[in-house]
Amino acid sequence: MNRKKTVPLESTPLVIVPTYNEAENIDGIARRILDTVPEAHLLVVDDASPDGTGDLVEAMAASNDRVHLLRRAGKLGLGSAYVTGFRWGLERGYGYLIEMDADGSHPADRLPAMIQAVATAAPSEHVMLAIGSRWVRGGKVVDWPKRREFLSRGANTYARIMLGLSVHDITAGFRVYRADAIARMDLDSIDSKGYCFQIDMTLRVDALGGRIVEVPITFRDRIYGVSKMSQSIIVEAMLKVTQWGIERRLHLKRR
Ligand SMILES: Nc1nc2c(ncn2[C@@H]2O[C@H](COP(=O)(O)OP(=O)(O)O)[C@@H](O)[C@H]2O)c(=O)[nH]1
Ligand SMILES: [Mg+2]
Repeated sequence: MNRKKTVPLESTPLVIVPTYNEAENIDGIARRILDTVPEAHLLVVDDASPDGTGDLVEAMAASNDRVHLLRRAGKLGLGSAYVTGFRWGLERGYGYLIEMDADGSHPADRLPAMIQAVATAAPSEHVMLAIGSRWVRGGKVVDWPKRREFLSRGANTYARIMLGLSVHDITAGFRVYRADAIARMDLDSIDSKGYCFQIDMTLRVDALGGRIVEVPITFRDRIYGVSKMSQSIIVEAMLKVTQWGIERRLHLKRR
C-alpha cells in the first residue's frame, strides 16, 4: 500500500529515533511519542537490525502517515544515523528536529516542554537547542548505580569546565533543535561518534551563537535490550573534550 503522507508544516516537529535491535521497545516508544505530541512525525532510522525492528516500523508506517522509516544497509553508528535523519527532515521542511532513543530512557512526556522551550523563546534570545537534562535541578536518573552516576556527572563537569559552556548534560541524547540551526551547519564535516556526537553538536550550536536551554527530565535505564555504548566511548569522548577545549582556548576553532 502506498499511502500519501501528510506534508509537514514549518512548525512540525520530527522526532528522529535511531534503532539497532530495539524490537522490544519500538512499538511502545512510538506510541508514546505520537500520543504525547499530536502534531509530531516520527522518523525511525534503522540499521538493518537483525531482530526485525525495521519490519515492525514498516508495518506501522503503512497504516500511519505520521510514521516514516529509513532503512540503512548495516550498523553505521548513532551519529551518522542522526545526520541522515537531519538531512531527511530538512529536505521535507520540518521546523524542529528531535533526537530521542528508542529504549525508553527518554520520557516522551517531557517533549512538549522541550519543544516549547525552543518554540516560544523570543527571536532575540536565539534559543536553538533544548536538552532533556539529567543534571540540572529537577532532573535525575532513577535506577543507575552510584558509580555510573558519578562517572556521567564527572564527565559532564569536566566537559563544562574544559569547553567553557554552561551546559550540565552535554552528553545527553534527548534534544530538540530548531531545524534552521541545523540547516546552517556543515553536516558533511560531522564524523563524531557516540557521546562525542552530542558534544560536537552542542559546540556547533554554540558556534552559531545559539542559546542552549536545559529542561529537567527523569532518565530511566532501559528495561529491554542492551546498551550499545561502552566505557571506551566515554574515554574517547573525554579525550576529544580535552582537545576541543585546548583548541577553543587557543582560539584555533570556535568549536
Ligand atoms: N541506527 C542506529 N541506531 C543505533 C546505533 N547504535 C545505537 N543506536 C540506537 O541509539 C539509541 C541509543 O543507544 P543505546 O545503546 O541505548 O545507548 P545508551 O543509551 O548510551 O546506552 C538506541 O535507540 C539505539 O538503538 C547504530 O549504529 N545505528
Ligand atoms: Mg539507551
